[in-house]
Amino acid sequence: MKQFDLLTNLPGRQASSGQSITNPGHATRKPPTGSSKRALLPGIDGFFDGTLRYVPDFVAERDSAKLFAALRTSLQWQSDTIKVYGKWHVIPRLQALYGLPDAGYQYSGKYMAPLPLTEELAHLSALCSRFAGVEFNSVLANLYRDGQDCMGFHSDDEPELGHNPVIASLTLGATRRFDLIHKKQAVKLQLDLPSGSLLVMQGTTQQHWQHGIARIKRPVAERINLTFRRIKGKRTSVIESDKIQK
Ligand SMILES: O=C(O)CCC(=O)C(=O)O
Ligand SMILES: [Mn+2]
Repeated sequence: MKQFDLLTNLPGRQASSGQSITNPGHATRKPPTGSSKRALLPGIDGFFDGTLRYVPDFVAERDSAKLFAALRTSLQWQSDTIKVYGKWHVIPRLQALYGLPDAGYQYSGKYMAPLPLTEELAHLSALCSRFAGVEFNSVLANLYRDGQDCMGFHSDDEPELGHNPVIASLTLGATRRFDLIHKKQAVKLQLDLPSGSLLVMQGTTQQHWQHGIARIKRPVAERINLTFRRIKGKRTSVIESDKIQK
């Protein structure tokens, strides 16, 4: 299957404002429903039912290598288990949750208490908040140790994130493919996210799309992904991701 490469399809690198990819309700670009084959989007302008903003070099190359090394050693990475249909599974990646005290997650029945933001995370959170126009109070850090580490398809749509949440996703380290699949139509978008890139999902993206990081066979170096979110209220949210795909 031919894969869509965001980087080669962008008209230019736009570090300051980002490439905005949105086309809400652009019915003519939607592929026919019920198609048995999974179609790829015709082009980045074809994104619909949501908004993506993408900046390939949000963090400059020299800084992203330093940041990767700093976060790799300083964050308190942990291996978590979740219960899926009554059976416990080890999540195929390491994780760490940072943020304000009441911005925690409940993960398959287990509460994940946020650790106080480190200096680097606070700095990155402020940068991402300014770019996205949202005051983020939580960041989930994921460490993909190799190609076997992955994340199942899911939407970041927990009630605590509010209606149409803004999620800022920063990649450091190895490039991995980020898949987006539409919930109702046979449409898939694949983006290769390099080190230093920022992908912001906003608008109705979480209502209509699921995203994930697939396993890959070829050897690949470690990747850190930081997803900045704004948790509203004191309730905790349940991450559903690993219930969907194994
Ligand atoms: O690693 C990624 O790019 C995706 C992470 C993600 O979707 C999440 O933490 O909810
Ligand atoms: Mn997610």
